Amino acid sequence: KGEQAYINLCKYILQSGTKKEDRTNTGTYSVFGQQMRFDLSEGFPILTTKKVPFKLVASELLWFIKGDTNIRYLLENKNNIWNEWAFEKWVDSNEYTGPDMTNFGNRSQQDPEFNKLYQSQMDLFKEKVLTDNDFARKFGDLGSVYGKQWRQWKTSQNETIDQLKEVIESIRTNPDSRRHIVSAWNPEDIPTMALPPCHTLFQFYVADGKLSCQLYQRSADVFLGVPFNIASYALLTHLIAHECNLEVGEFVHTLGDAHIYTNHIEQVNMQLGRDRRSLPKLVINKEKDSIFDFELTDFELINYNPHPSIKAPIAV
Ligand code: UFP
Repeated sequence: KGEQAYINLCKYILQSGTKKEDRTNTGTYSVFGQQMRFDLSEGFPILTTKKVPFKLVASELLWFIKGDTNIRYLLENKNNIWNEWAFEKWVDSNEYTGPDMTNFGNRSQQDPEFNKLYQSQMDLFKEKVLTDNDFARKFGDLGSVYGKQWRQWKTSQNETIDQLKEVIESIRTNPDSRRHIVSAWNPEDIPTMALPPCHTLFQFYVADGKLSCQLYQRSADVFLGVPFNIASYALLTHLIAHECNLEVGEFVHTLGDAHIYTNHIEQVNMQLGRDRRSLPKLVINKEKDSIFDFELTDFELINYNPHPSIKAPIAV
């Protein structure tokens, strides 16, 4: 349970994972179908064996909750995690006239000269998204990503479904329901998405006055992605429990293809050599109750004293 479950999963993948090729040509060790459980009443389940950037987790989650799909909000909060996806659309468009950025993800990791050129183009791009409204509308928007599916799912009748609002309503009015589900997996949209949703579907469960959440994640980069995903869904569960006047129960994290990239092994081993520390506590502003009104300053992690962060290349 808890962080130990994460550590055990890492060990298990390194010992028993199948060597498997993947879309990014990096290579992985992979297992299929694993589950970790985090008791949220024991503390906030952000990893302590390495530092996970909670502020980035929080601003991304608020961005989803707002139903926003434009990276401008993220950039305003110094959150750069979705930049590459928007940048790709920009450099592939016929309005882009700068230096050739084909395959920028891999080239920027392998070629230091190109990396400088890429960084300068990326800085220009970010500046334009932040300052030019028309440009931001056109090239800052990522289309059918999480925020869209959670808050404005398009039906065949051209109506929209606010899944998040509806699930909160159903938790409040019919807590025993077995249908508290939000799906980000919209088969119609998959062919046009740069990155089909990794966190595919989640379900809430109410028992003994406590709210639990289970996430099905189809694909899990266990070193870089999963620590982020755990913190994000733990935070979401806390916020919804707060709004529904429930205590927090468990976060259950179910993984499909759970993999460690071959170029993360050294980093994983370093982390496995560290001792766990006590968990921090999440404090939420009691004066607000709707999750749709929350801002970054309305919650805070206290007593988070992790081991230092560990850098690793991200597979693109
Ligand atoms: N990935 C995560 N968590 C996320 C996210 C991506 O682990 O929240 F957005 C990883 C999983 C996989 C890659 O290594 O990103 C997505 O690639 P694919 O679509 O081929 O599964």
